[in-house]
Amino acid sequence: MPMHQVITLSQFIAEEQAKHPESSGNLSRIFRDIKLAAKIVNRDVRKAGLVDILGEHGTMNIQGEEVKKLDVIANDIFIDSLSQSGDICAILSEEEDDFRPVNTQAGNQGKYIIAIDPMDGSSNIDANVTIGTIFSIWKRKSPLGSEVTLDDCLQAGNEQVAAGYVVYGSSTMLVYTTGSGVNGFTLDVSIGDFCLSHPNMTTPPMGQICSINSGNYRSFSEGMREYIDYTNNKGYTGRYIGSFVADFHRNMVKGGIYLYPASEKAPNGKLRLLYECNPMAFLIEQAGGFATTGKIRVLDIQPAELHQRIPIIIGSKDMVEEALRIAHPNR
Ligand code: P6P
Repeated sequence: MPMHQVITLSQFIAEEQAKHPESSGNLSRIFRDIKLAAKIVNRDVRKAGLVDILGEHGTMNIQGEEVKKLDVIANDIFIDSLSQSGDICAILSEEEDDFRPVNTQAGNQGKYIIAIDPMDGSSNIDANVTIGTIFSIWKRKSPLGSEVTLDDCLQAGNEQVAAGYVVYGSSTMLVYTTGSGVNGFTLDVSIGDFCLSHPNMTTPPMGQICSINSGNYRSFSEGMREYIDYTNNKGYTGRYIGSFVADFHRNMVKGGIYLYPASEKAPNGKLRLLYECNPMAFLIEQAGGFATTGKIRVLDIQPAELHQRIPIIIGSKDMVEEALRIAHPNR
């Protein structure tokens, strides 16, 4: 594509900001820092097999999961980069037990809070399978200059001002929304920038792809087992990568549904509300799809704790409604 037709992420954000003269530019600076971190993590992901960043980090995170070295590296990169702009007052991360106030020395003037899953699908790192980063941004409630509170962090998904993900796949893409649709940018390493490649992304209302770990079939509810039997009889295609970002991205592009229901080993589901389910729910609704726990719309949930898990059914609108009719008839 001739250079003059390339729209970089920075140009796109500047043009979007110009449409909102009232905006202060804070969000643009945050995206600058997300972009930098994504490029650095991409560099490390692309050479993971060559340097000592694979394998266990030897510690367990608050989720009780083994922490992979790339998890820690990605977490440190995003936290370092996001702490640069004075626009963030606190960072929540899957890899951190509590929220981390930042810019406190600058008098805590940051307006925004960001929640990140720095390396989603990390169990796939050693197998060279697609992994991703997920982020969610919302405004603090407490006054500028005051200490950030837990209440600032526990806000419903409806309060998000931006959400997105980086998918480190056959190419590296950054996909995000600020509430005016979804746009996708592909990293062109030859110029070191993300370029607009998927403008105004929408997800088909119906699809043929169903993503669920059927290994948990026996411990699902009767309704969920009935739905899985239905999809098998309908001949839906089963695609389950084990990386939410990868399954989500493919389903959003092609049409499909991803489910992580409650099970015996995950009675509240496995995916975390604040930095996995909320950002993806914001994105999928902006793209025309839907996200629910089976009982409540994901974006309506009032979080009770930072690492809260919820069951999730997310994807093409008609497929989610079909799943609800069968798996949760009395919701
Ligand atoms: P299971 C990765 O740990 C993750 O949070 C999602 O990215 C992925 O879809 C899911 O868990 C896989 O979980 O239990 O099916 O291996």
